[in-house]
Amino acid sequence: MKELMQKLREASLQAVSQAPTMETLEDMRVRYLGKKGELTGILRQMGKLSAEERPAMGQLANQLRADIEAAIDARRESLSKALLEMKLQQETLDVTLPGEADRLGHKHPMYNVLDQIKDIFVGMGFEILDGPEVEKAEYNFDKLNIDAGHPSRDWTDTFYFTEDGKILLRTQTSPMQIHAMETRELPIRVLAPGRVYRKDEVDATHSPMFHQIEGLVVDKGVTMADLKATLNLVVEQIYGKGTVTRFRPHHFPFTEPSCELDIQCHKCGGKGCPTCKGEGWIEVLGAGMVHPKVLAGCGIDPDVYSGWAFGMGLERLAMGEYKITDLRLIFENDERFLQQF
Ligand code: 2NM
Repeated sequence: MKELMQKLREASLQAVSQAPTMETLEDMRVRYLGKKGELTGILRQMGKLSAEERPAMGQLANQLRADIEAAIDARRESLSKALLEMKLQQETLDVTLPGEADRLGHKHPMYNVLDQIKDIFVGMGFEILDGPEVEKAEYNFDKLNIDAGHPSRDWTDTFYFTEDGKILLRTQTSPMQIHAMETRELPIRVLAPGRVYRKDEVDATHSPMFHQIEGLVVDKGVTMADLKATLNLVVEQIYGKGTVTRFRPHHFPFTEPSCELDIQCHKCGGKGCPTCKGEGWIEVLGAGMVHPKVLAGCGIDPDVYSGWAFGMGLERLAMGEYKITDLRLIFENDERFLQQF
């Protein structure tokens, strides 16, 4: 028996000291010291011993158990140390390395210009309107006094959804003004910015989708003087105090009289330069007094009320402000372009 215990001592201490993992160490504990383990197997044979031999053998067995347990504890400790060491190695963080900065996007340059315009008009008491891009031809054309034969209604100019030509992508933001006149209480002061669609081939100055801003005022006693005074104030806030303007007669079906507003070139002072293409003047917007037929069509009595309206292209304004020479750059969203603003 003594020899068996000596063999077990040598084999177990050797194995435990080399256990590769926590799991194998636990297996060894069960194998050597468990209820059905090797030490228990040896102790079963105590019965064969004489009464004198038993205490010494018992003491030897207890000592062996204690030694194996101590060896297992020691190995467990060294394994967990090694494990921790390995983790520390793997999870090292070099705080001196340069960080990865978050790359934040920012507002598109064209929307900077839009927000500037919105601020100017909100400051004058206008409300900003939002509306559908899919419209009835009735609101995009008919109620704006654009009759059936008008070239802008052609299938080669407008995106229609239905064969009957009744549903389309709006070609201007004016249908929102019609909705406003039909549904709002008077007086009305609204600004309607948004996307509009026309069947144009893409080039440096055309896109089938672009942005418009339109404004509308309807009240008693509104005249062309209000139109001119308000738009002159707006122009001064965009282009600077003292900017010279001129109003040229023009024609729109939805306004009478109609005009176009030019500013004197702020680069050359009107002499003619590349910015104004030698003209001395830069076209800014179209405007006019809302046609009596349009007012009446919205249920507003043109003998009591009058109104003025304007419309301008947002892209062209942004291109002028930021010296952008190709419209396509505004829509391509190339980061090398956008990050310049
Ligand atoms: C323009 C030029 C002139 C305009 C007119 C209306 C409405 F609905 F009141 F009749 N909305 N927008 C208008 C007037 C638009 O764009 C160049």
